[in-house]
Amino acid sequence: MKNSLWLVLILSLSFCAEKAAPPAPVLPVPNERQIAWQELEYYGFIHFNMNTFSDREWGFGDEKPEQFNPTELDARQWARVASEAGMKGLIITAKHHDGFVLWPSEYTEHSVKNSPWKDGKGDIIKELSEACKEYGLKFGIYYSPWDRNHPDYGKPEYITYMRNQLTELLSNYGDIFEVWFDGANGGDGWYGGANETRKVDKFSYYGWPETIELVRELQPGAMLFSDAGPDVRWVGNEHGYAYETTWSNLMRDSVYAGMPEFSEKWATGQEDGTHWVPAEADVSIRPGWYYHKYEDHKVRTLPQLLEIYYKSIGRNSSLLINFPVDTRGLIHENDVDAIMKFADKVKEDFAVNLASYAIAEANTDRGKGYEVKNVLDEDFETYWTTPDGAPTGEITIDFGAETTFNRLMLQEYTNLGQRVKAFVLEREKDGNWEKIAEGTTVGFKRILRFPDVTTTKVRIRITDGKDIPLISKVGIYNAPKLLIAPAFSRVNSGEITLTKPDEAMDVYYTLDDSEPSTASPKYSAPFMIDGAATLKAISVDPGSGQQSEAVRIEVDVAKANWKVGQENAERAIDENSGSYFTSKDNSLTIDLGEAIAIKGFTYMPMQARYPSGFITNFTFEVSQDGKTFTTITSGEFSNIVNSPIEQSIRFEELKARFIRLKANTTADGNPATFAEIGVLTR
Ligand code: FUL
Repeated sequence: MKNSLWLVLILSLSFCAEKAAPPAPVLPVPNERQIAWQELEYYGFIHFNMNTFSDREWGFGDEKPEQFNPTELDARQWARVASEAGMKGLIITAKHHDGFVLWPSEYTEHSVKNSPWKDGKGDIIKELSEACKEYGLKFGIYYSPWDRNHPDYGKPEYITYMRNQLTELLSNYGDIFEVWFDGANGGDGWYGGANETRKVDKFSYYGWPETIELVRELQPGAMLFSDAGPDVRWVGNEHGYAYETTWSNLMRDSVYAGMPEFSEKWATGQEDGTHWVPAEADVSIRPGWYYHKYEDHKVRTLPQLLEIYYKSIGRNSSLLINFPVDTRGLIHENDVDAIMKFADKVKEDFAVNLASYAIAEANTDRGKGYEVKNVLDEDFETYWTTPDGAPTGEITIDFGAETTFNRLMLQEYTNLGQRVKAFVLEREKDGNWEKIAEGTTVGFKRILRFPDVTTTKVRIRITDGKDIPLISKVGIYNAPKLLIAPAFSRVNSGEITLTKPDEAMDVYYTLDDSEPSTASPKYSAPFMIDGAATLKAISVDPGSGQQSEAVRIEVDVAKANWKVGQENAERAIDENSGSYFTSKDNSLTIDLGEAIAIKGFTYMPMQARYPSGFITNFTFEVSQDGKTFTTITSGEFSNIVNSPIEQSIRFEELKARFIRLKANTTADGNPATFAEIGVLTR
């Protein structure tokens, strides 16, 4: 009897020590390549190529290799900046739409090998791949399938050329972590002098199955990026924002790179998506992808970069931030400054996981190996889950004392599929649970931001999912306040209003581009500026004396006396980029009220969620009498569809009373729309 009791005890102990049965995967699941990649989260883009020297976003393809001549190119600086900013890799534009290549390709003369840089002996792909190795970064390649230079573009011969070049890139420069295929294609180009429009069937022309096979063969570890994957997909916009609900699952067979309805219909991923194709959010640190001197002061601010972080990495997407390397061949000082401030703030926001000092409990768990303590360890591979059945569950975090926080971070163990569809964060108050915040999908990482909450106990309730939840990590943080610069607005009379981020803050400003301080004029009420000026303003916390970064705004002549003839056209000169004018005859004429000296004009395209009528090709005319107009310049607004930012066109100074912007073509063939037109007088 005694002996059998021991036997029972030993048997039951060994039974208890055994790990519970693992949950079944929920398909689709990531493959090994994707699992390794998802850990990277954050990496950099380098846009540096012929456009850097031609000052364009999309070169036509007729540029000359002689134009490519950086004076101080230093790929090690790019890698150093990226690594200091916490990035895990760099992807470079080996070939952009204009066809110029950054390595001495055997297959084209349109290459660095015929440029003055290093007497044609240089190889930027080699320099950057080596610099990445030195700084412990992964190295990736952007390759534009659309080639506005190549005479054979559109014919089968070009596909051989493209594959030959990919073979060079993927064989000679060590490990490649990502190959980035751009879906953009505007049709027209130089094409060896043919100067014509060539339409290709984006679905079939590039022979994707064979091209993908080639990449797999040469670089089995490389993630293949395009709108449609197959390994990682475009997030569908160039703001760097994923969606409140972002699935890594995609109906992959329904999409292809460059398809028109991708952004609206497919970019969020789908709950029932058939393949694992996670999102990558790409965004430039400046308005343009390429370097333009006139954007030196338009580098994204810290609040803007933080917004991008929380809306990409915080929404189940990776983040790819672009540096438009300048004509020296360096990441510009302003960009370095911005990315470092951003990196420091992200570190600061997530410095201490308050949950790691707390006690976690769950309403249930699956058994040994799947207990709730797993959400507080550092190991992604260990997770909390529940017995098979309902797709719900609750985790309570007890801090043991009043604790203040404003961020929640959750990670699903996505290696067995993305599951969570809804969750709520609650705090205990007077014996009741009160909602703090809620979310939909989680995926690899989800971060919620909310105003400061002080409490002793919180609860995370998974309220809906595709199957039982698998939660790998819970993080609770108290991100320090960001001192934000005042917001700015102007009406067309020229009156300027500065809005304090918080009523308790003071605002100081300058009008001569000098740095504002508490010795500068203190803002108390709206004021007039009718000419061109550069305004800089800061917010100051009068209590601590801490001050925000300065916001810098360039304004040009006020539009108080401007007149327009067409109905509703005043919406294009109302200093409100949210309103717009649709022109039936694809043009807009403005009477400036008097002849003024101008050096250029600006065109802000329609900013609505579903815009139409973006001008892609324009003619700009002026007149002294409103009757006879002279053409001053014409050209294209490159990349306006993917990046609908204000376009600035400059020319030799001239005096004019009337200006006219004509749309020769619009992106979608619809009547031209104008959100705002301005002139440049300096
Ligand atoms: C777009 C391109 O057209 C832009 O020039 C840029 O390279 C961006 C990353 O992708 O589609």
